[in-house]
Amino acid sequence: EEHKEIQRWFREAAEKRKAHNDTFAAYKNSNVIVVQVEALMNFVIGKQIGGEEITPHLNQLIKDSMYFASYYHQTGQGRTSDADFSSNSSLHPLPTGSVFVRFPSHNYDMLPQILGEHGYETGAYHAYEGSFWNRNAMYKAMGYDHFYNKQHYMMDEPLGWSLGDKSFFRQSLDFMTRESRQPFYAFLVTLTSHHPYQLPASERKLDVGEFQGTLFGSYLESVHYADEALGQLIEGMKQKGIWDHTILYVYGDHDNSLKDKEPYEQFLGRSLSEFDMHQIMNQVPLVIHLPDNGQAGVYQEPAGQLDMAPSLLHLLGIETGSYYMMGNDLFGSGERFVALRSGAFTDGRVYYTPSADGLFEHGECYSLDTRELTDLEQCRRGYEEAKLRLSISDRVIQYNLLREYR
Ligand code: GP9
Repeated sequence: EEHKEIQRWFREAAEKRKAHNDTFAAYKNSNVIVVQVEALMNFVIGKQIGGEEITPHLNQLIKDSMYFASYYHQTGQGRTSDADFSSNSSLHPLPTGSVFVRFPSHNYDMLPQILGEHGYETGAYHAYEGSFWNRNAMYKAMGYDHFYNKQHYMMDEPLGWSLGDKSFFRQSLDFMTRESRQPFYAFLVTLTSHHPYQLPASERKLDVGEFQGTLFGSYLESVHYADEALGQLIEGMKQKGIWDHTILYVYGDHDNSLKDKEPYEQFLGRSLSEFDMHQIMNQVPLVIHLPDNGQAGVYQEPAGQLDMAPSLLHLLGIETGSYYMMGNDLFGSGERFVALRSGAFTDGRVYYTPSADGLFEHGECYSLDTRELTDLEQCRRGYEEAKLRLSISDRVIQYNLLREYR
């Protein structure tokens, strides 16, 4: 019975995702470059400090791109590895630990593997120790043809934990264009904007005024650096002649771990409610640049990391009906539902924040229209749905159910 219920859930999800509209296969055989940016949060997008933009290059990119202004990270304890797992598998991370570390040999429907089967050359790029987060094992299992890690890069810009993002992007682009045939799928994980966000004086180019010398100020500086590096990546893509036939998909992996409300209030110039803080800590930006600047605009509908694999497959014209994926198709017309690992969820109408004990009655239900508390009952159905999704995902991962279902 349990197996039947799980399989039925995925079949229905695939049915809801099904959409043969104009965007299906509209970018067939395009290259895909995904950039997962370390600790990049949504609240900095479009914002200034002392008259200077924090992320001028992303803001510029957004003008010609799809910008998802209500995009949630869905990570748990596995942090960066969770964002990577959820985006590529369209399943939730685990309640404890990291799937990369705990279950790397289990079966999943993974984007690199699927794209490989459709003629793509696939590569993961991250200029740090290959063993961190068990990437050596996991990337192999995910079906990547290549994993470029610290040992492949020249350390010509030592910064923070390892190599600076600017050099990382430059060298990664070289690997992509020299060593991969097209179309390729490239998954890049940046590192410079990692906690505790310390940059040498030569790279601290943003005047953070009153935040000077604080962790929050350092965060803004390091995001500003990461943004400049992204600008160079875009320039590099244009110079290498791949801009016009490459989908660029950029998102933040998780929050910055700075949970104290005060600097956010100071920075945004207004007092913040619990609801506001929940949004700030859980929203990361998603920017999708399509060749020909297609579909550009600001999208307010909720979306999350689990949506990456089905959405990219839609654009490339690969049916997802037979895959065990949970996310929304951002290009389909189906209803949107985003569950966070904590049990929080949104359906675009309400937003539920759970209590520490997980009891429905102890959580809070907000209307997204008013941003105020609303009748708790409005959230009951969504609460049950989020719980069910998380539990199905956990069972698929822990008991390796896809091995049986295939
Ligand atoms: C290290 C990097 C950081 O390889 O991915 O991971 P995090 O500490 O942010 O989870």
